[in-house]
Amino acid sequence: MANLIDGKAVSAKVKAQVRAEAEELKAKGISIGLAVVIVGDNPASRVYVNNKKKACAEVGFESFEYALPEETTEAELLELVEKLNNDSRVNGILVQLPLPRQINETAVINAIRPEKDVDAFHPENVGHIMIGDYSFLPCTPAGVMELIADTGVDVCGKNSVVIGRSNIVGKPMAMLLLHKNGTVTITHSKTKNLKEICAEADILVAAVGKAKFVTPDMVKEGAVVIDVGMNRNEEGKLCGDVDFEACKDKAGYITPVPGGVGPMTIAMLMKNTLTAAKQQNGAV
Ligand code: BQF
Repeated sequence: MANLIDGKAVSAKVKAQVRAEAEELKAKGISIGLAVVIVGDNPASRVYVNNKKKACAEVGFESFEYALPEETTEAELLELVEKLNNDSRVNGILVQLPLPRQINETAVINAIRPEKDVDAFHPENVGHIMIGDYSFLPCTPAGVMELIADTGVDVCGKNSVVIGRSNIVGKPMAMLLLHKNGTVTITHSKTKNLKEICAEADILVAAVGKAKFVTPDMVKEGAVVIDVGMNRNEEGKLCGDVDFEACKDKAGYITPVPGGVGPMTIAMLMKNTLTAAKQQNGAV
C-alpha cells in the first residue's frame, strides 16, 4: 500500500491557521463574512454549500446563504451579486456551480467584484494566476498543491501530468505545477497515447469525471497520484477517477475519495476568504 495522503488532516491544519488569523482580526474589530449563493435544488450542490457553511462556522466566519429558486432569471441573480458586491459584511462571494440552464455562468462570474471572487474564476483573477502574481488561487488546484507539498515530493523538474482541461481544475492546475517548475503535460479526451503519457508521470492529477478512469498501467511506480474526481459508483457510493484498489500498491502516494482533495477545496476557500477580508481591510 502506498502512503495515503490524508486530505482531512491537511485541511484541518489549514483551517486551524485560518481560524487563528480570523481571531486576531476579530480582536481588532474585523469580522469576516462569506456569501454562499445556491440556485435551485441540485442535491450535490446542496451538500457542497452545507460543507462551506460548516467550514465557515469552524473557522469563525459568518456565512450568509442565499437560496434562490430553480427558475431564477439571470437578471435576478446579477442583481443579487451586485447587492453582495456592495455589502461590506461580505468579504467573499461564492456562487455555487453549476447554475440552471437559463443563466449564463460566465456573465455571473464576470459580475463578481474580483476582490470578492474567492473562487478565483473571474477573468481578472485568472489573468493574475497565469502571470503568477495572484492573491487568490482557485480552491481545488490550490488544495492539490498543498497535498503534494505534504508528501515532501518536490515538483521542480519532474513530470507532472494533468488529465482534464477544465477552467476550474485542469487549466489552473497545470499553471500552478508550472509555477513550481514542473514539466507539465495537460491531457484530455482527444489525447493520443494517454496511457503512455500518464505512465511517465511522477505526479499524476486526475480530473476527468469518470470512475475507475485511471488504471495501474497508467501509474508510474512510486508516483504521486492525486484524485480530483467526484463520481458515484454503481452502489451510489462516492468515488474518484482513480481505480484506488488497483493503483494503491503501485503509487508512492495516493489520495482517497472521499477524504482527499474534497476537504482541501473547502479549506482553501476559507483561506481565500481570509485573504479577501485582509485585503479589504487594508491589513495585509
Ligand atoms: C470529501 C465539486 C464537482 C463539481 C462541483 C469534502 C467536498 C467534497 C468531498 C466538497 C466540489 C467537490 C465542491 C469531500 C466542494 C468538493 O470528504 O471527500 C468536501 O464540498 N467539495 C463544489 O463546491 O463544487 C463542485 C465537485
